[in-house]
Amino acid sequence: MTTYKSACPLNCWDSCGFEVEVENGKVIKIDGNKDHPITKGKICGRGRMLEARTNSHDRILHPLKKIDGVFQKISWEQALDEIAHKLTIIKEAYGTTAVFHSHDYANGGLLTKIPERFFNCYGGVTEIIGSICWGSGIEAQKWDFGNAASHAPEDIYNSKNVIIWGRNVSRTNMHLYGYLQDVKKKGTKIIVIDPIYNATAKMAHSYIPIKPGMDGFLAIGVMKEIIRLNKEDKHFIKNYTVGFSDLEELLDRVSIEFIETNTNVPRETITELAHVYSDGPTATYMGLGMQRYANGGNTIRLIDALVAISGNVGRPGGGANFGNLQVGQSFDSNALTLPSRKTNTRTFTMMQQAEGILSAIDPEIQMVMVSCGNPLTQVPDTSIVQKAFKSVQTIVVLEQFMTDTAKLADYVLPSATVFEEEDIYYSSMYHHYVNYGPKLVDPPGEVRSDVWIWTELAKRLGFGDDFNYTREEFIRMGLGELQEKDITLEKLREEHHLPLPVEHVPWHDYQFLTPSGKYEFTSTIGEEKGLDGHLKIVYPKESTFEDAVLAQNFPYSLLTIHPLRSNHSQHYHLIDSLQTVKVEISTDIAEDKGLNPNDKVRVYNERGEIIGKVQILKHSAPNIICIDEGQWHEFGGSVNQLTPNRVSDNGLGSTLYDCLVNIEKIMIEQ
Ligand SMILES: Nc1nc2c(c(=O)[nH]1)N[C@H]1C(S)=C(S)[C@@H](COP(=O)(O)OP(=O)(O)OC[C@H]3O[C@@H](n4cnc5c(=O)[nH]c(N)nc54)[C@H](O)[C@@H]3O)O[C@H]1N2
Ligand SMILES: Nc1nc2c(c(=O)[nH]1)N[C@H]1C(S)=C(S)[C@@H](COP(=O)(O)OP(=O)(O)OC[C@H]3O[C@@H](n4cnc5c(=O)[nH]c(N)nc54)[C@H](O)[C@@H]3O)O[C@H]1N2
Ligand code: SF4
Ligand SMILES: [Mo]
Repeated sequence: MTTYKSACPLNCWDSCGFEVEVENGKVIKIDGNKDHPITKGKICGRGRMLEARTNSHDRILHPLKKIDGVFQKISWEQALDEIAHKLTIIKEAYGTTAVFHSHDYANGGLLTKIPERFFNCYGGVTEIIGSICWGSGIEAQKWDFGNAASHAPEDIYNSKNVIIWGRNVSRTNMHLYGYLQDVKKKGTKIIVIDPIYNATAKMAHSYIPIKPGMDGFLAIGVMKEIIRLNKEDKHFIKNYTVGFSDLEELLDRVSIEFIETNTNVPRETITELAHVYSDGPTATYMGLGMQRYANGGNTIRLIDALVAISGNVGRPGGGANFGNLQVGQSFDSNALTLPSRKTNTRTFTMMQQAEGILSAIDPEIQMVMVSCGNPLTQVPDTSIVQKAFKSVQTIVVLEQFMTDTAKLADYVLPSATVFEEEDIYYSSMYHHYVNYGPKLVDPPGEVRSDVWIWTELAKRLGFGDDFNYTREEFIRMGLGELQEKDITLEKLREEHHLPLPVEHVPWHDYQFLTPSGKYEFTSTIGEEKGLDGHLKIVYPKESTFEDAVLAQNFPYSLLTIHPLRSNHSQHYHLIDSLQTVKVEISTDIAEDKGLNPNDKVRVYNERGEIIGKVQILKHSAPNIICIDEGQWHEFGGSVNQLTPNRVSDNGLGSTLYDCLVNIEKIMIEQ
């Protein structure tokens, strides 16, 4: 048995360092790498279970083709020849944008950029813009600061107060949770703002059960109080910002009474938050939950504005921490993806890819290729997604398992896991270390790496020269100028992780990347895009404010948060106890509807329904129903049967949690 250092590939805040035990050519155990400066030997069950994912008997081991509705094994030659032939015909008859590439970010490896290279060299296909995950918040921070950049994890030791605003830290970002436990012992005050009382709320000094989608109003209230108390950072506002008078006007238009009534947060708490923000340094760690609303971009902008006026921007121990794009921006994406080779282009938003497919003309979509994604489970409004995918002539899915999406495919190409190929891994969400993942075992059966698959297709399509590189050469290409800073593949192989050259306290020099070079309360980028760059008063779409009739028929907010033990849809099939739908409800709903734990219920709205078993949320905002995302069809189905596919206010995010439902008990017949 030999132990190797490796890395977690899962789409997660934490990007952990691994130690992997290998025996007789098989991965047998995964543990944390104690030497990793941030993740320090601790990993979660999802990481550990990559062993089970790798060794599972359910792995797809051969190329498959659906013939008369049934999957049959075919050779790689046949699969690649047929797919390449179809791509050639489509290009000639309809143009390259008749192909749609559907993907997400299920793997944090650098070489997951290779499909983009493939599609650019092919001529440019219909591609996805925006992000179901964090799109609204990232765009919001680009408007405000010019980029989305977080403080380095260790900077939390400089914070006097930490606000965890809509991030389910103990579940989704376990190493931040570790830091919270540590700074709490040193006297740092921790406040959690979340509709649901989670394990992080339990360890915090105070918990604020906010009404879903109303965080922007809370930020407005806190800003009003800071100004009333004359505690705003006048020097920062005067010298380094634009649009403050627009913000002041907006604050005047909303009363504290309105905020109290509609956020579920009492005035004293709003005033206390004003003191906490102005008596910093106060770090704000925003999660992605609260920006998955129709007003999500504006919400993040209002929280950014609160961080800014309270003097917590560019200050050690402060920060408006959301994503950390600086990490991914360190790499040379263009060298890997060759954007200049693209001669045609068309885009669908991530959220409305299904509508895109259904409504595309000139050309209609002839083929969908899916990699690193499971849209049938993960993309909102499942019935439309299903209809769209079923309407397409040819679907090709690169997968490890027979997911709900793979089941709809015409060709399924078996794809390697993290331990079966060399790559380097990073996450642009939290810390700034890039981790090395060696090839540790051979892939089983006829499984091949995604890069091999794209390369073989490229050769058949006449642009093999663009793929005439080894994995090592591709990794070096992506490292680009980092190599001049001594971040080389050799060094990564030796050290297993290296820090990327990013700002640890972003904006400390107050040189913002916005068009004005200042922090922008009123955004030029927004205006340049033809949108209103002002901060606004906007509500969730599915709310009493926007649709009173809908809110009467469907009175409960459905939150569809990330599961504890699965990374999205990736672990449900491996853990028996996850294979039911759990419907968590707030105590007021339990009382109103006479529901008890384990009652069978139907949760429904105009888009769909899901059946599951009741659990009671001990403490939360009222009118909350929570169902974890990621469930497979065979185990009760994806909660996205209920979620809307509207795009968020700034056009690039999802509105997954901006979703009203009703609930009823299912009487079990005798
Ligand atoms: N265990 C586990 N960890 C994961 C993942 C996973 O699937 N499983 N996925 C990873 C990925 S891809 C991502 S994007 C991250 C996401 O990480 P998080 O942002 O932590 O997780 P989410 O589940 O998206 O939702 C976050 C929180 O938002 C709260 N919330 C919902 N609506 C509102 C609101 O209106 N206001 C406020 N204040 N809070 C609200 C929810 O109650 C929840 O606690 O997690 C990563 N880590
Ligand atoms: N209702 C609701 N829906 C959500 C969310 C929510 O909070 N609520 N969260 C959203 C968020 S934040 C995200 S990030 C998305 C995630 O959505 P997805 O990324 O689509 O979901 P996953 O289940 O992580 O992974 C998709 C598939 O990629 C495959 N895969 C893994 N590694 C590789 C690889 O190297 N190559 C190939 N070819 N395939 C691979 C896995 O086997 C898996 O089946 O879901 C979104 N959907
Ligand atoms: S899923 Fe996240 S927390 Fe778990 S091991 Fe992987 S990177 Fe670490
Ligand atoms: Mo995500």
